[in-house]
Amino acid sequence: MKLFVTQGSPYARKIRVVLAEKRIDCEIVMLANLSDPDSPLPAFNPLGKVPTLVLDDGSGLYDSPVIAAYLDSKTPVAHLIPQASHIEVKRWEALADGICDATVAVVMEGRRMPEKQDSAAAERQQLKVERGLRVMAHDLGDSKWCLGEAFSLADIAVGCTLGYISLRMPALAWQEQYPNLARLYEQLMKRPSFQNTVPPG
Ligand SMILES: N[C@@H](CCC(=O)N[C@@H](CS)C(=O)NCC(=O)O)C(=O)O
Repeated sequence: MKLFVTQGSPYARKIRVVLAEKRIDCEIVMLANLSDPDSPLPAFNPLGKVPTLVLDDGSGLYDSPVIAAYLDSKTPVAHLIPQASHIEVKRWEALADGICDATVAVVMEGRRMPEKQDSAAAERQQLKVERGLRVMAHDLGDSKWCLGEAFSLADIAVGCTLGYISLRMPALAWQEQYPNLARLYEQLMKRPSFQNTVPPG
């Protein structure tokens, strides 16, 4: 198997953390530029997005929730989507990924020429990020992990999102606003899987 990633993608980081937690060997192919016309990615994923997993039979698997579920089903080592909490884990993942989607949209809007920027659209996306963080903090409460006592894919997805927001929206200062999310991130950063996948500044 090989996994196409970029350094900064939070969705790709999620899968790299899953691979490490489940001790699955996989070649990591780091792409520098997703708009490169010679990119090998579209041959495996018509959407041209990372992460894309290439299976041993040469077929491509995407997107990150599908890859995470596939990898979790591949080996019982460190089960990350417990059957009894399957829907709850997927809801956490959808929330965390959705916050990343909104963060990407804000960042992309900011990169447009000033006269082409749509501040109302950016504000709508920013609100999604802020509401999403509030709900994550509320739902985590005083629990150790998103599901309570059990570490799961929900924690991985939330951690990758928090890392991405720190990088892309440092002014948001979510750590001060939500100390319980900061405590969760601190716990996650003790794990080699998170330490070894920190996005570059
Ligand atoms: N829902 C997808 C999102 C993947 C995604 O948007 N990846 C970005 C990088 S962070 C990408 O590949 N963008 C390139 C493009 O949209 O052409 C997933 O969870 O895998």
